Amino acid sequence: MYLNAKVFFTNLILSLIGVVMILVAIFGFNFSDGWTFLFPLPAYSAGLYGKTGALLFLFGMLVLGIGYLVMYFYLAARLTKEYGGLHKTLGWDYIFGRKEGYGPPPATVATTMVIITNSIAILAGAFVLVASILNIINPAITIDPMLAKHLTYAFGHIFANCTIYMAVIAVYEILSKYTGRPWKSNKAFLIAWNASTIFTLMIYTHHLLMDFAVPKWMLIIGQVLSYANGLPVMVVTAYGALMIVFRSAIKWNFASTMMFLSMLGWVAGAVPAIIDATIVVNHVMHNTKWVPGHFHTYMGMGVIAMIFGFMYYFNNTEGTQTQNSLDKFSIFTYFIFFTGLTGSFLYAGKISAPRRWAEHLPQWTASDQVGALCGIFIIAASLIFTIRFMAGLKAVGKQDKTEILKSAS
Ligand code: HEM
Ligand SMILES: [Cu+2]
Repeated sequence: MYLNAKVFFTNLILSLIGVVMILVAIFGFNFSDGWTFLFPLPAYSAGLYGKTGALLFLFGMLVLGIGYLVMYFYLAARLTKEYGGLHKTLGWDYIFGRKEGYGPPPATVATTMVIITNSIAILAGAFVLVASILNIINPAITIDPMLAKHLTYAFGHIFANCTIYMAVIAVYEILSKYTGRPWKSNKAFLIAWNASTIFTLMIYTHHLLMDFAVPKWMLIIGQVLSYANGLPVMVVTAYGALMIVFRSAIKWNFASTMMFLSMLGWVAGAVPAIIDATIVVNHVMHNTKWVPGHFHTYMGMGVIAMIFGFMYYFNNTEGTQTQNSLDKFSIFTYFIFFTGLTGSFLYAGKISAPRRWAEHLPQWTASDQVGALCGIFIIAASLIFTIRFMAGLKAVGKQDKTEILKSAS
């Protein structure tokens, strides 16, 4: 199944434009709201620092979202054409017993989940962004702040979660390639991804657990389904990764090691997440560094590890990067110090150091310093990954294509 490169370029270009607009808004025009752009905070920022920054930020987010929608709608159309509908690519025929055997390829199932959930998320986010933009241009136009908060966190939660659901496609593809075993979507796999499709849409209220104005039943749904959502896909994926590697003749190189270790990051990230999604715990931990501890584990040791692993895989097959002794060292450095960094965040959360706070009390600064030190090593390892990636790309085109293919096989 060939994909249209133009669509992905559009996504890339719109993403870059969006990110540059956001950075200019923050660093050039002092836009002072967080990612949450909670209504009416962008208008307050516009009042303090001028409309340009606020509008650049809000339009930048909008442009980013449009870039993703273009990609998702294209993929939805392609999948529908190939398979006959998104219910087919979610494997309903197999779940409901209309067909025997294995469902569509895991990459297809995961893509469908992300198309459905993240398109809804982006539309929710776009609604609030447009409302905020209109409000800044004409203050007479407003939106109910509570509704805006729900939509904003639905957007933020789903989008953040989808990063891992998109990246995990690389795990399925690469581990199966290196072990020489197919990664098949059995019934448990399909049910897990279907469950995640629904739960991911419903659990965003775990961001509102301290909000007294949110109906209690919504918060309980947030807690219960957060527990339920943590497990299915993670279990089938982590277990699947162990099974596909077990007694296989896997080639352990940079890509396969990163993919395997990213499972560890994913599983580890779920633990502080689920603890914090508990209403009584969240009342204590919500505004502490426990939260950055949670999401840096997911993002840094899960999503980003998958992306670095994929970059190596790509370069190793399409470019000229090959394994060297520095790789083992940098992977080791990256994971050890990322564990230190997230550990320092979680510890700071335990001793109630607040997040999003300019001043830190003396008793909080020791964990900050440990975190900063770990950060230096993580940056060093990431620089090595990136420089080696760039160097491997540079030779592309200078080398005969058949040579590249030979060295990749
Ligand atoms: C079952 C899965 C998950 C659960 C139960 C969960 C739970 C939570 C909870 C309860 C919070 C809010 C903490 C607070 O503000 O008090 C939170 C925040 C966050 N989570 Fe997760 N999470 C999950 C998956 C993920 C994934 C996969 C990612 C990204 C890869 C992620 C990224 C984030 C981020 C970025 C925040 C901070 C949002 C903010 O700025 O306030 N989460 N998570
Ligand atoms: Cu969330």
